[in-house]
Amino acid sequence: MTGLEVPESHPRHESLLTRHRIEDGVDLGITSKQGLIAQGRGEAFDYLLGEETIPSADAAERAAVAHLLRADRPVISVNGNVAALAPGETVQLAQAIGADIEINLFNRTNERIERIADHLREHGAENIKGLTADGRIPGLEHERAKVDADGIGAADVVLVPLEDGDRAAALAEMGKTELVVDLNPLSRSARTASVPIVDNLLRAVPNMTAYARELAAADAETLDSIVESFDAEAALSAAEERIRDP
Ligand code: PTJ
Repeated sequence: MTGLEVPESHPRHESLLTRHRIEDGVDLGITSKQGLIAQGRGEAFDYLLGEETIPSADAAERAAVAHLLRADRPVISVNGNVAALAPGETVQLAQAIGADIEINLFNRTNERIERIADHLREHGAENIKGLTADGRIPGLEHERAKVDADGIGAADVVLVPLEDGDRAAALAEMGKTELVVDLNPLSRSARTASVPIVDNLLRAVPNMTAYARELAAADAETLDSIVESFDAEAALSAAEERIRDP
């Protein structure tokens, strides 16, 4: 048994644990109520994908890491769901890549930003961005557009797990290389991404950290060839195929 009273033998152990994390996130004022709905949506797709990292998602995770490692200014965007689900895992990925973490919220309030920042600090984060909010993403209404000018504003590569479609499109419009983690292969975020990672954030982030460690000493040529051989369209089709024909 875990502290959450979910027997590890339960066939849906992972899924139930995830729900508890999101519920706790709401109780702590980290996750929005809409985050619960987003989680439910993600869970449905995860169930259809077999709750495993399919080979095309694994390849996408490797390609995303290659993008992040060759970036000049890589940033990992964190929202209320990411902070509740994988705070320590996200900090580890940022450290393995040498990326900044920026809190960037759909339903932005100063109180939530502060709570998420504290939560991330408790999990080892330093120099969290997103609190200054002195930059703007063009084409979005006020609150959702707020970014740090020297964070996402200046980033060349941004990892945006669980992003809403509008902002994902607006970031891509700014010319940034966008890496999206989203269990829905049909979502606009996944479809606008340079690298769509159709996998559960909980599996994707640790797998990316493992790739970051493996590729840490790789030369530019190796990273370029990983990036160039990745086919976003094929990855989306493979995920759809898995859902239709498990
Ligand atoms: O904390 P905030 O204010 O920034 O709000 C965050 C949410 C997630 C509520 C906001 O961005 C939102 O409403 O997002 P959407 O439009 O519901 O999109 C969330 C997407 O993430 C959906 O396509 C889900 O399928 C997907 N998703 C949900 N949980 C996971 C996931 N993808 C990967 N891993 C998950 N655990």
